[in-house]
Amino acid sequence: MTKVKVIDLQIKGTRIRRDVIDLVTRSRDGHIPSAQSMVEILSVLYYHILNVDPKNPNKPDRDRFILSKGHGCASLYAVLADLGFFPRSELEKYATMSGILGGHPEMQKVPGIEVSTGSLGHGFPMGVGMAMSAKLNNQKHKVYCVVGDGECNEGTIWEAANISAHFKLDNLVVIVDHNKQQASGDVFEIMNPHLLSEKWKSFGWETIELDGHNIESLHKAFTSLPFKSGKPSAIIANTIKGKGISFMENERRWHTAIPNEEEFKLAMAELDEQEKQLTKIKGGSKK
Ligand SMILES: Cc1ncc(C[n+]2csc(CCOP(=O)(O)OP(=O)(O)O)c2C)c(N)n1
Repeated sequence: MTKVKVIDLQIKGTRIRRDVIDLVTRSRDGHIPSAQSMVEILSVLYYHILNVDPKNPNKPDRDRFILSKGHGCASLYAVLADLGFFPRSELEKYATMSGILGGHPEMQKVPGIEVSTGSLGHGFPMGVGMAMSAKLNNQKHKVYCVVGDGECNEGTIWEAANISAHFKLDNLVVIVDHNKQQASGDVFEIMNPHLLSEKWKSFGWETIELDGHNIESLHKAFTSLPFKSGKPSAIIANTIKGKGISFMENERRWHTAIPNEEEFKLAMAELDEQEKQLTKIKGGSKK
């Protein structure tokens, strides 16, 4: 991936993060830090990897993307709107009765949403079913699924992980958004998931661990799929909950908190500044 493409995606990331702050603050509904921790994961996938068509969101050979940690959907909405799955004006109607975008994603209402999620531990098992169906029907698309590290406390995740390896679903990819936090605090204190990479490996998955904010690492991983023929692929993406807004990063209270006017302005100003710096760097970059 060229340096300019990386910076372009980083610039997009600041815009996605601004949309997240804007949506949630205006509607007073949503989970800002959960959405911010996976911005790079979503943007590398949607802008460079996934075979999807906003004009034809149900085309049969499309890759399937499932946000199993559905509460983080604000950043996914920002990406889908930017790509044209629905008009940007829908973002303004987020979490209102007149719009299609709710606090959790609904497949019946939102073009580009494959599975309605929000009840943790359910999106990923549905992805396993989709991957199995693709295998049985000799279809070539992949199924990508983002799960939370707190979500990995759900028993359904491990039942589904086990099934995937047994049936050799090498068309299935799980990305664990390992931001080390869940709703009420530190994942290691609340219900220690232990070493997630070892755990996925022991369930028969070919597993790698990377920095989930590093665009080049993500791109390299997504272009090396499957990591091993005949095995499902797991990416443990180390991320920061609330990434990009200094006073929200790793701060437990922000899981469901809504910024006041001053906090809103501060967050937007930080993101504006990040975009300004990146644009300057891009100006000095040749390729
Ligand atoms: C089955 C279920 N139980 C509880 C909740 C409430 N809940 C919403 S977000 C959340 C924390 C999820 O943590 P994690 O998966 O680590 O995602 P993060 O927000 O940290 O990215 C919980 C418990 C839920 N949505 N579904």
